[in-house]
Parts: sequence; C-alpha cells; structure tokens
Amino acid sequence: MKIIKNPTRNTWGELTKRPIQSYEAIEATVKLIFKEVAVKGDAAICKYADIFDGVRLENLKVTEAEIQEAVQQVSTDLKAAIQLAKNNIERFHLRQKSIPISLETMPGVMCWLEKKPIQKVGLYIPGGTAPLFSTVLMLAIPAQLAGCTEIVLCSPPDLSGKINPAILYAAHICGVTTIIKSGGIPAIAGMTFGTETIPKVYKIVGPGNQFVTGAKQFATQFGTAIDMPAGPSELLVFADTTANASFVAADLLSQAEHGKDSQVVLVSTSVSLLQKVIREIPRQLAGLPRQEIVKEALRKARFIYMESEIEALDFINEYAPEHFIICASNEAFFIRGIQNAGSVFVGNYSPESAGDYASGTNHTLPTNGFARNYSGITLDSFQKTISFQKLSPEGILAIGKSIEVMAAAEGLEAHKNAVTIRIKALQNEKS
Ligand code: HSO
Ligand code: ZN
Repeated sequence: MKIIKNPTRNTWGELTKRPIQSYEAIEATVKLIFKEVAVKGDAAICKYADIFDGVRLENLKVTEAEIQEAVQQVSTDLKAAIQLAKNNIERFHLRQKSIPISLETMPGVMCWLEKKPIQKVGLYIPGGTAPLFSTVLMLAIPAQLAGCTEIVLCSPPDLSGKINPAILYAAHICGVTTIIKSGGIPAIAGMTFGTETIPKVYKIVGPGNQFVTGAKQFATQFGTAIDMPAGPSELLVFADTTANASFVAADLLSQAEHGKDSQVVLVSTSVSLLQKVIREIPRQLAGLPRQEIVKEALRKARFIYMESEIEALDFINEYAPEHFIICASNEAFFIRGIQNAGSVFVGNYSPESAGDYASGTNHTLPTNGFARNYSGITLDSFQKTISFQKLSPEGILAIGKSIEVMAAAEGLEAHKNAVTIRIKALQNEKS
C-alpha cells in the first residue's frame, strides 16, 4: 500500500478507473439465456437453478409456509434492529413525496403534474457470500411507499433450495407481493418476459454482479426500465489531520469486505494521516473474518496525497465515488464543491455503515463513475410524473393564435386546425 503523491492531471484517467469486466465478455451468455427463458419460461428458470445454483427446485415461488418458517428463524434482536432501520428508511423516503406542482401559465391555462407509481416492479437481491437483507429494505420500502401494486423479488436459492430467512423476513414486512427463487441472468430474463410463475415487471432495480448488470442492460431492449448500470461497490474518503486514522481504516475495510472487486480510495492533504491509516489497516484486518476478500480488494486500493484541497476536490469529482466520506476541518468546502457522488457522509461520526443499514438514506447507489449522471434509489425511482392540463375557453383564446402560427410554420396544418376549429366555435357561440 504505497502513497501516490500529487498525481498530475494526465494520470487521473488511469487513477479513476475501476477494476471491472467488460459487458462484451458475457453478452453471448445473456442473449442465450434470455432467448431460452422467453420461449420455455419456468422450465428454463429451473434448468438454470440446477446449473448455476446446484439445486433442483420443488417450487420456484416462495410459499406462505416458507415465509412463516423464516419469521420464526429470525432472532428477536435482529427483528428489532430491522425495525429501527425500517422506521428511519420509511420516514426519510416518505419525506421525499413532493408537493404537487400546478400553475396557471395564462388565464384559463391550467398545468399540473401528478406522480403515479410504476405498477409492477422487480427487485433483485444478490446471493453470494453475504445475505443482503438490508437491500430488501432499501428497495421494497420506497416501492411500497410509492404505491407499486406488484412488487416481485428475485434472489438465488442456496443448495437446499431456500432463500436466507432474513431476506424473506424483510420482504414479508415490507410488502413484497411475490418472492421467486431465482438469481443471475435467468431471474432478470424471467422478470423481463414473465413466465408461468414470475410476473413480468415494468422496471427492475437492485445490485448484482456483472452478469446481473449485463442482463439488466439487455432487458432494456425489451422495454423494461432499470435503475442504473450497477458495478462493484466503492468508497472514497477525504481525510485531513482532523480525521481519526482508526475510524478511516475501519471505513475502508468495511467497504473492502464487500467483494474482491470492491474499491477503496483515500485522498488526504496529510502524509502522516495516510501513513497512520496504512499502518492501522493490517491491525484491524487481523480480526476480520472475510480476510481473503478484503486483501484482494485492498490490492486495488489507492492512497493519494494531494497538496491542495482544491486539487483533491477536482480529483474526487472526476472519480465520482459511490460513497464519499468527508473527515476534514473544512467540511463545508467539500459539501459545497462535491458535484459527483452517490451518497456523502460528513464528519468523523458518519461511517458508511450508517447509510448502508439504518440512518434512513438509500444504499442502492451509482458506481463506476455513474454518479456523474445517475442518482441512487429514491422514492422517485418507483414513480413516473404525468403532466396534465385543462384549458378553459378563455385559455384557448389566449394561446390559440400562437399555436396556429407555430403549427403553420412547422407545416402541420392539422395541428393548426385543432385550434382554429375551437376558436371558430367559440366565436359562433358569441354571435
Ligand atoms: N455498501 C453496500 C450496501 C450494503 N452494505 C449492504 C452492507 N450491506 C452498497 O451501498
Ligand atoms: Zn456496505
């Protein structure tokens, strides 16, 4: 773990690159599985559960009995913790309900917007080494608050054909309507086309590996919306001498334990802080169970010294981190200046874990530089905005002439006529 000092701007492109695989490598597999699921439905889903998850499924859809069994299995402690997190996430996402917007742009011309839920949504919860039931909360809570009527959840089963009880419990208390034992490309294909058991959805959200991400991107060709092109999780910390090196090391490790492909970056205006963190990491690492994963992820870690805060901020905006922790005396400068980040954690007592689980913000966030042009999940991710208008006779008379002139200038006579016919009718009524 070496310190990169004052990297020149022409090296930033390389320094901000993420360690990810290209879509081309998996494209053929994605296409093949989509085709099979479209034609054979459940049979294809079960075939791939056998191949990828090593399990012969008796039932694709989780039964009520399985849910009740899971409810029994989750400890009282965990239920209470989930409840606290759920309350905060619910309250913060409920606050995101926007005030209705309406405006009479001219006398008699009333315009307004209404938000409507995306009726059918699909939530993807990855399998793998950590059962991410917290992600169920992050997706299902806003979906339910938005008013989605069909909330489908897909997650891969384990070798005994079961989904982790905490995932089932979280889905159960957050209003998920159908839980399907399917993961990876087949699950995304299933929700895209619909099968005998899997409902077809209009939008698919949630994290996943490169296969899931590739499949989600492919799904858009069939009219399914997706949240964002997700990639491996990442964290960038800016820390100066006011930061606590042990806290910073702990945060970097918390991100690194997600997966071998996770990336952590520390940017600092203090060489001594960087050195302290680098010394602290192995100490804390020694006590962690997921050492192999962390060590591999740390190989791609970056420790960067920047002389100036302005340069540091420019670099951070170019990197566009999924998570950005600010531990600096001049925190207001970074809060004001950050343009590209998924979620920002301010001060020494705001670990990423707070947002990952329980503070109330969402942890489904843009990675791989997509924080430049995408937002994380919010209530809006589960709704559309419909515009409305109502014109009175006074209104059509007020803007009619302009519409006629514009329509004529575009050579669209029928458009013009739709107005002229009304104006004439109103004039006839008067006379
Ligand atoms: N850091 C992950 C979310 C997560 N962490 C779930 C723990 N559980 C992506 O924001
Ligand atoms: Zn995390």
